[in-house]
Amino acid sequence: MSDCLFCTIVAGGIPATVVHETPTTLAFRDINPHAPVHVLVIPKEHVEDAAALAQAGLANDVLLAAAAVAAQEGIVESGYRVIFNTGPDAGRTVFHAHAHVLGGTGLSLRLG
Ligand code: DGP
Repeated sequence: MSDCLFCTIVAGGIPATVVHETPTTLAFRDINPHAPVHVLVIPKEHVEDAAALAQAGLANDVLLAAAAVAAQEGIVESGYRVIFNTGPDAGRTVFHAHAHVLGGTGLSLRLG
């Protein structure tokens, strides 16, 4: 999609610090990190959200890439989060499916 920020990053039109790449995914550092490790993992193909990602058969690729990023960043033992923001209450701003991989510190939001 020509007007999609993350499609433009995939096409090389906007620079990004790429940390991992597969034939179907790209992982790069978030421009506004919320943790010492904050990487976005996206499908190269434009799909809107996590549900569309699953429908396109790409959720597995993104989750495996997120795990590879965590291993590469050395945060498997200490722990990390994989988050898909969906909708305005989650503060979502970019409408190309993406997983946030967050770690490298104690993460303050306790779920459960
Ligand atoms: P979300 O709120 O889930 O839509 O998160 C979108 C993330 O994308 C947000 O944490 C900031 C990041 N972001 C926005 N623009 C850019 C950019 O041009 N480059 C990079 N690397 N990250 C970006």
